[in-house]
Formats: sequence, structure tokens, C-alpha cells
Amino acid sequence: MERTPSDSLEQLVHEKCDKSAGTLVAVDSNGDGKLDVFTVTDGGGGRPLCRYADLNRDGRVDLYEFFDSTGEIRRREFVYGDATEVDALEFYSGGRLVRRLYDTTGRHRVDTWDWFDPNVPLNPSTGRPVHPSRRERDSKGIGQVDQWWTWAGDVITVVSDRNGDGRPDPGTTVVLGATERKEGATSPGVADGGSSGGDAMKTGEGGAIAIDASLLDAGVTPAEASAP
Ligand SMILES: [Ca+2]
Ligand SMILES: [Ca+2]
Ligand SMILES: [Ca+2]
Repeated sequence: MERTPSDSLEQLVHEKCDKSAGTLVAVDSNGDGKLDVFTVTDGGGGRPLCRYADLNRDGRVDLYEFFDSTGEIRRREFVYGDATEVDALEFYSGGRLVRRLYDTTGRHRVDTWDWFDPNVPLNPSTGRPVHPSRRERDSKGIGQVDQWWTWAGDVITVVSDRNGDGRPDPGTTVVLGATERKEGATSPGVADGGSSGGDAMKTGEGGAIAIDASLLDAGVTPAEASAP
């Protein structure tokens, strides 16, 4: 289960979006007089190659998008806060999100790996999966996976490695479910793509396992910059 930096897929490495590859088209998407969405096209047919944008208008690029030969999205990189490093990296297949790497703690290494099932319906308003189908986490940031999350509908089961051998241990199962939510619990939406953190988790017989509920949603903010 250990992840090694030699596996390039597992690194949060920025891919170049360079205007020398084609023609740069800049747009002021919000009309404030400042250009904020920059698209590199192939120059010939105008097919987009990549795009970068400053979504929160702080003068720093926070989103990069890359397109395949058919013009579908194939990769997104997210840069949060004041960081210059990539915080999250998404991979798409046929325009659908299939895989995500996430540095949730700012350690500049992946600590959360998400897989998305292409058969799960998308959220119609965002066009994104409502949740991953599977997740592994290195919750301690020590380079070893110690949590395994699986989704069945919006019920999430998390098992953990408590003794450090890299395998889930009996008695660590935590179920984060829809049931208490339907009965009027405190964290609506948390398990199905909402953005709130909260405490919807039910601790199983194991107890004392730190599950970061803020990670329950499909995660990274979708790109307003999908506009041209
Ligand atoms: Ca602008
Ligand atoms: Ca920004
Ligand atoms: Ca174990």
C-alpha cells in the first residue's frame, strides 16, 4: 500500500500550460477589466490545449485545465490559498472524472487518493460525481495508507490501520451513513457531495479514529472557469 514518489501518477506535479505551444487567448470573465482566464489553443483550428484561470481574483492562478485531442477535459490542477504548488490533481477519461490526488494538509505530498466510478450518476448542477467510489488516505502524512473508504450509495464505510502494519484492523470500522441524516441529523449533505464538515460520523466499535468529515464531498470546487 505504500506510495513511492517514483510513481509519477502519484505526484502533484504541475504540467506546463505554455503559450509557446499555440496561441494564447485571454478573457476577462467577470468584466472587472482584468484578464483572468487564459486559454492556449493549437493555433490552427483553435482547439483548446490548456487553460489557466484566477478564479478568486487574487492575482494568482488557482486552476489549470488540460484537454485531450477531442477537446475533452483530461486533467485539472488546483492551487489553493497562497500556495504555488498543486494541491489537487484530477484525471479525466472521456471527459469524466475518474481519479483524484489530493494534498489535504499542505505537506506537498498526496495524502488522499480517490477513485470515481464512471457509472455513478453525476450531480446535474455541477456535472461532477457526487462522491468518490473509493478512497485511500494517508491520514498521518507518513507515506503509508491507513484508511480505506468505500461508498455504497451515500453510506460510507471506513476501515483503518491502527497498528501501523499497512492493513486495516478489525474493530476499526466506521460507518458514515445516510440514516441519521434522514432522521434529521446535524450535517445535511455531508455524505453526498455537500461541502460542510460536521460530525455525521458514527463511530463503530473501534472508536477514536480521526476521520476528516470535511473530505466527504466530491472535494475540489468545480471550475467556474469551464466558461471560455
Ligand atoms: Ca476579470
Ligand atoms: Ca487566485
Ligand atoms: Ca493494521
